Amino acid sequence: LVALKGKIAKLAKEKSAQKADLLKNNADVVIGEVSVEQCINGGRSVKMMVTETSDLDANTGISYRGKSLYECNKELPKAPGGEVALPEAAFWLLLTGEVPTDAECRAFTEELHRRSAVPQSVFATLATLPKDTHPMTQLSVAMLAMQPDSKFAHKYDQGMKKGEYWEVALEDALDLVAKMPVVAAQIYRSTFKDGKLPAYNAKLDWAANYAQMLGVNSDEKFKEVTRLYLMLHADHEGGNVSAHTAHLVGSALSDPYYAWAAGLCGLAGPLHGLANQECISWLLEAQKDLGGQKPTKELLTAYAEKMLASGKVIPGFGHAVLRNTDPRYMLEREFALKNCPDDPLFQLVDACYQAIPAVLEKGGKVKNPFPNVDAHSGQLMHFYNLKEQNYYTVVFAVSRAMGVMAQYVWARAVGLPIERPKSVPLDVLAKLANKK
Ligand code: AMX
Repeated sequence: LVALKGKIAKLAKEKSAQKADLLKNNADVVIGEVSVEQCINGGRSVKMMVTETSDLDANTGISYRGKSLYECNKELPKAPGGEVALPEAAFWLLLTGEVPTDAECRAFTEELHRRSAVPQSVFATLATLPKDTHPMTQLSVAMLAMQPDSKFAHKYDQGMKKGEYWEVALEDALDLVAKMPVVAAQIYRSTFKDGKLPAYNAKLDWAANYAQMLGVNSDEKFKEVTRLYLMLHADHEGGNVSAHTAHLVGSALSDPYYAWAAGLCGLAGPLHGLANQECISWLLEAQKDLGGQKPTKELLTAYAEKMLASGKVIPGFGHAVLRNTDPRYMLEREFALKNCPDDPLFQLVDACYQAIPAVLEKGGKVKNPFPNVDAHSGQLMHFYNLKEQNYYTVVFAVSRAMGVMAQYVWARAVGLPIERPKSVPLDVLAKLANKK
């Protein structure tokens, strides 16, 4: 922990100096314009916030601290015998800007295990909810139930200095990430199984322990695919709905638990974290419609053309920012080709991969005809027996907690202020537009 704090402190000093310099010498430089369309349509592409941890490139996808996901998967430490990067190593990278050594990563995993105990009051709160409460609602409630233990909130009440914010925020960030798998696994066990949570195993890494607590598959490959999924989904810039929500709430100095509880409510939306669930439903439906025929490029081309002609959207294809196949998709595909090439659902995913981009391209209006990660993730979860679709966003949330918490720490480390963009009524916008 001392090493982690030292690294963040060092980088924070550099970044704070850079921020001060920009504000002193370049504060008036205009870096872009906002069109009427952008003002109405969600501020798409308007550069108006700072996020240190990751950056999304339309062609190469997300990079964590400048490293592409392929580089992350190659360079970050692995579990003994494992081939994919450990997600907590990605968390370290997001926090510090550095790839951890194996020893640093091991110590970090142990640090998370030490912080993993969830107060009984949190489980008691969850137990009061109706059993059919959506798992994402349960998760957000659990974050709020943990909020009374926020070190940031306590210290703030005692009159903490601004310079101390990030260090105390880091304490909460580590606690929160450490507890996420326990809470998430308990939600799974209570909602879909007998309510009994398999014993916590601190000998395993953070992701493998989460996988074993879900109790759906004891295959080592399920642990491996959980590591991969959690590493790939850890961060996605600051402007997406859940990260932006958490950032906005955090900018009011609401503590990390409040911020992530709010972010989770955004992640639960069908246009954001719920897309994964919609993709697997679509795949299963398509499988049914094919009625036992082996999925081929030709069959899927005809199937997709019919869907498009009826005005429907094909889930898992296209992206608001990406203009290429999502690297997260490609890394999941590599895993599937190696570990479950004969799975009928993978063969369907594969046929979609071969067929759908050409169909969408021919349609002529989609800006990116290629698959995004959600077109694949569900198949992998399904293959390893995690079949409850309305739980899938919770797995996403366990991963994304790392990026959002790293962003929270960094927002405090560089002293970002409360966020307050200007909004205008349409009448005012019309007047502004007519003046031009
Ligand atoms: N199937 C059919 N039509 C599609 C399409 C798809 N997969 N993707 C885009 N289009 C259509 C749009 O609906 C739009 O039509 P319109 O002009 O009639 O309104 C047109 O193509 C242009 O859209 P775009 O600029 O290419 O995409 P966008 O930025 O507006 O939307 C997205 C991006 C992801 C919402 C869209 O591609 C989509 O709905 N995809 C399917 C759902 C999906 O996979 N969601 C997960 C996204 C990944 C994530 O963030 N988790």
